[in-house]
Amino acid sequence: MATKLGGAVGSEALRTKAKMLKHALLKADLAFVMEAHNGLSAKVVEEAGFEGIWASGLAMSAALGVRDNNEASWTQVLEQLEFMADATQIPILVDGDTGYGNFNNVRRLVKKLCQRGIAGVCIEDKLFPKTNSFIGEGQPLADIDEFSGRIKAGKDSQEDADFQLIARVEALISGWGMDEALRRAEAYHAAGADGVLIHSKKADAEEILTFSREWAGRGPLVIVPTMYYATPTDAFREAGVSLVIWANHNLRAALSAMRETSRRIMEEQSLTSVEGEVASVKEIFQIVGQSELAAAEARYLKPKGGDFKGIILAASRGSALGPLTERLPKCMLDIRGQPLLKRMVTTLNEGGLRDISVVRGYRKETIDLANIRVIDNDAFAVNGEAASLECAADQLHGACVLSYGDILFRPYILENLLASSGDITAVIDARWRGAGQRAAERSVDLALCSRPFTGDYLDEEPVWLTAIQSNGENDPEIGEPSGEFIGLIKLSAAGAKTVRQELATMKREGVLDEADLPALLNRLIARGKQIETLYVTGHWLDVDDAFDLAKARNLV
Ligand code: SPV
Ligand code: MG
Repeated sequence: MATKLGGAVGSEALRTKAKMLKHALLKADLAFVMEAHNGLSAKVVEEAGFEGIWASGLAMSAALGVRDNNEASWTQVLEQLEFMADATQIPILVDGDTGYGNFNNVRRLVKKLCQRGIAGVCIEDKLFPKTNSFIGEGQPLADIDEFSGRIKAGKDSQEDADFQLIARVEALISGWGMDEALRRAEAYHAAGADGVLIHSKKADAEEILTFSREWAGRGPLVIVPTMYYATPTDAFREAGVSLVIWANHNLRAALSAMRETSRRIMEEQSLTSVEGEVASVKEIFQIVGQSELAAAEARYLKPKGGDFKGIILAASRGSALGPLTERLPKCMLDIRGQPLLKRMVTTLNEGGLRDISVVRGYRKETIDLANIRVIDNDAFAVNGEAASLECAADQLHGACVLSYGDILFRPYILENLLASSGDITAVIDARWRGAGQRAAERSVDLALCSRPFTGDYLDEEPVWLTAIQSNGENDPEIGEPSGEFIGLIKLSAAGAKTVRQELATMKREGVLDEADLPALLNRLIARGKQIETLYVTGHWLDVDDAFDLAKARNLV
């Protein structure tokens, strides 16, 4: 009994696909590679447990609807190979036909295959353009020396030291006989081929087994038992064959299945009878790794805001705007062709927030934007922001962004807010004094924080809100303000729960109606809840009066 070449390739050897193929050729056991012709069939081969893939020229051509006569260009083949290699972890042995020309074409082919992560190539001693071995008789063979030059050129060009080049001997197929086959195999072995593929189109394996005996393990031997399929595999094992190529059976299986399925659907004008027999769409999603994409999307793509709800407090009229708000609440005033509230909703949407609730009150029927949930605060004339928020208590579950309905801010402010770590984070404008003389006149919510804004690049220490005072009443108790609360808050799920509970308590205590958001925040601070400060420096505005409105219209 002949034995396969000694398998002196350690586990070290299995790190690259080329090493894996080399190992398959050199190891003591018989190895098998299975035909694939595109990314999907390559995955099927891998899934079935094969050690490698035979990228069959016949199958790849047929899958493209062309003949096995080099009608598909070699770069078109390369493109298929790239999909196959990307789709799988196992090595690909490519059917390189004749090498697509002379030694020079083989050089470029081998380089490109190495660059695409292909483990090896098999080239056959015929002439370009090739004809499939099972077509006709007496196909002309390449000159031995010329073909040996193709092998040498290929081996000299490989960019991966373990890349495998198999020389395919067509002498038996072309009717030249055993001696010629052995002479050629020896010449190709001497030229540096990593293995010899001896091909036969006989229905029995006699000539293959004779060749194996004569070859006597001079180098790895590869066979393609398409025609002598009835020979038991053990016969190849015993003959010392290294690698069996199952050359075209996925393509043939696909052809039969596709024909039968198409025929039935055509005939029956219905999918009913085939439905249970074809792979489900779910299986397709599975094999192409849809779940990996979902995980990657969560990691790289999913906007942070996707986990947040938006709650906009827009119940008040905005009396300081006088007649402008006779028919519309101020949140619906036009800012260059769009209501203020619409701009706010767009900013939240663009930050990834999809679930937006708007608490409306004054002229509530005019708040009719698409894709928002409206919540009514019908007592808006006698209550304030905290009561409006309490109207939205059902939405205060999970992470939320709370906002006044009359502000505009740059998207990065929202992005930074969503990324903040606090359970409750309030946005404070450190540049509030920049509003100049108007600061004194405007109704501002002044904030005192654990430390002032520094603007230092390396300053990452959290800052806490220590007190907040609404409407610019200059309470000397509050000390030197650190900035102005812009009316934007982030709540984590825990933060939302805290706020919900506090609102309920305020309601019980009968203090809800008179409270604004600063009052709510002060109560939380008094309870020892930490409220993080996110400092910004401008890039937002609120619309309290006609002056603000003019500014908003200029800015947007
Ligand atoms: C192929 O699969 O394309 C081959 C093997 O080259 S054979 O068709 O048997 O020639
Ligand atoms: Mg072929």
